[in-house]
Amino acid sequence: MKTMKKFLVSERKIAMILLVAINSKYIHTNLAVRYLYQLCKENYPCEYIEFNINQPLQDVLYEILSKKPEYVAISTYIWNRSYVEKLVEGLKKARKDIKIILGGPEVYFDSLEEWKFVDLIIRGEGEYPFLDLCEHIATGKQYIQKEYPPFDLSKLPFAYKDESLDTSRIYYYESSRGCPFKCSYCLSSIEKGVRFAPLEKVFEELDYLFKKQVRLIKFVDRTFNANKERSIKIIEFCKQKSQATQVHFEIDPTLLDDDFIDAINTSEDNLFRLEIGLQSFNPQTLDAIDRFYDIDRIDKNLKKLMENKKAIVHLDLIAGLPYEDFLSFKRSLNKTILYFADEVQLGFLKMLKGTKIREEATKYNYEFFKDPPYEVISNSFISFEEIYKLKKIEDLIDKVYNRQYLYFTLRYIFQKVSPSEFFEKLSSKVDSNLNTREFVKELYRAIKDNFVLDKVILKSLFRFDILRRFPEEFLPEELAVSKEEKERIKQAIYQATEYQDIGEAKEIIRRGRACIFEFDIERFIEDNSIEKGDFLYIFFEEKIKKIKLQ
Ligand code: B12
Ligand code: SF4
Repeated sequence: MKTMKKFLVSERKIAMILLVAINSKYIHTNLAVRYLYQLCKENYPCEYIEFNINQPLQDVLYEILSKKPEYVAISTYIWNRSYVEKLVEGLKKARKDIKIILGGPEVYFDSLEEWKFVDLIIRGEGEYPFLDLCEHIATGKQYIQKEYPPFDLSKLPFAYKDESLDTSRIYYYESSRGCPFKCSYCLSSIEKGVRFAPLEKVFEELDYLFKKQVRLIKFVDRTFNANKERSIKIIEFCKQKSQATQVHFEIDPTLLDDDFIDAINTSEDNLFRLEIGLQSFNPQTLDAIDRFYDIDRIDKNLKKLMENKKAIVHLDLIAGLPYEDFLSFKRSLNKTILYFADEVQLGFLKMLKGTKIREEATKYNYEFFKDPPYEVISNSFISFEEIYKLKKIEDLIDKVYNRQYLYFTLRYIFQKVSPSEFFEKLSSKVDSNLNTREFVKELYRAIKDNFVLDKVILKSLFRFDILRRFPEEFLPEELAVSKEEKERIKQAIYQATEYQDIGEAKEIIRRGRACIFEFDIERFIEDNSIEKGDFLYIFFEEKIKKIKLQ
């Protein structure tokens, strides 16, 4: 494959190299250009500049050109490929003498024939080749990419050194490279082995970010818990040192064990975010994608993780995998939803260049979009119509389940109706583009009219869920708090011994939300038992107070 096109180096010894990152949104940051910049800046005139795909192309083009670079080296990913294609055309047409270099996972398997305006593609890990390229540029020699050894992570510079940090952005952090597994749809499966950065280096750099109080550090380690002891040491360090920073890890569910779970479950609430790729619960599918799994172990681990849960847990499934038809996917979805994690994400397979699954496309009759993100359209097991239905279900899961509007109501409903049946039926009955207030009202009517549920329990749990989160006006008309109920609530609050004085009671009546239920909601949530009576619940400043009325 051709990776070099008359790549002549500058006659001048000092040529300005501009590294360019184009993120998927402003809040994201690019680690690769920072590493390359930090490695080269001492010896070569090098700068980096960061944009995102939502910025107008001509502004980006102008800004790059105004730096007067002789070499522009762009970090290319699935989310920016289409943007980069236009950008390189603009750059070359505006300044014919500019040399354009591409690197990054989206061009690992590309040849220069596919990139008319590009002079050089650097494939694979970038540190050694980029250093070598800079040296060639500085000495006026012709550069040809060769085989380099894997980069020693103890020599990896700290990406965010000397940078003024915007605490609202996501700071990616890499403490290891490579993955022990080989899932056929994933680009990380092509790297060999796992390398780790020394723990002292990791601690020092994390400490720096913690002191800067960035909002979120997201580890890009492919499988953070690949080495349990090491990962627990990092967790303990974060527990000790983080003041205002949340830390995100991607972990493997089969490798989880009691020690890891205990380390996580003895942390402050929400200090950690765990992203766990389940992908499917169908053994035939998991075998076909070369995924390492032990379903019983995953089940046991997830249940344990959810007891006394401290971290925010995000579970991923992928639709469009081999042997996963519509019904089988719904079974995977049902099982996943019933762990009651904070978020469930239903992703759609991307046929990434260089992956085994893309090579197997004919075997499974895959149809997919030829442009990024190369999303699956259909295969031998699932039709596009079914994929489309899953997209509608995905949208509702995101709006209803992940936002936790109906936290307790859903727990009740899922005892009677399977999650996939519930979301599938609702997806054709409610318009998820409505504003939240109208959406929750429509949701109530659709649930009431389409499922066989106890009307009193549904009504009570729905009221409870809505009043926990929203003002009273969000209740559907048939669940509104009536005038008489309001009067009873007022009297009950005035008489309640819980409130110290009339001022406090008045304040609660004025600013709080309250409702009388026909049974004890908390008790029902705890053990499904119905204790009849009049129970007043008051929702005030994030707290919930219960008063049993006589
Ligand atoms: C952070 C991240 C994101 C962020 C975006 C971040 C941003 N900056 O905007 C978010 C969460 C939005 C995201 C989304 C997606 N992502 Co993503 N993501 C990553 C992740 C976890 C980290 C990337 C990273 O910084 N790595 C660390 C750096 C140091 O490594 P690197 O990127 O490989 O860079 C090295 C080389 O590539 C090279 N290099 C890179 N740039 C350059 C530039 C030059 C000039 C040179 C010489 C070398 C060079 O040198 C670097 C150092 O060795 C990777 C997985 C991973 N751990 O790498 C996936 C990954 C990049 N994502 C991937 C995918 C598939 C997606 C999604 C499609 C997933 C989905 N939803 O289905 C979406 C795309 C969304 C869209 N809009 O299309 C694939 C990408 C494949 C590709 N062809 O680009 C990856 C590799 C995951 C995987 N294992 O398959 N992602
Ligand atoms: S475990 Fe994750 S990172 Fe590793 S190969 Fe599988 S999907 Fe990719």
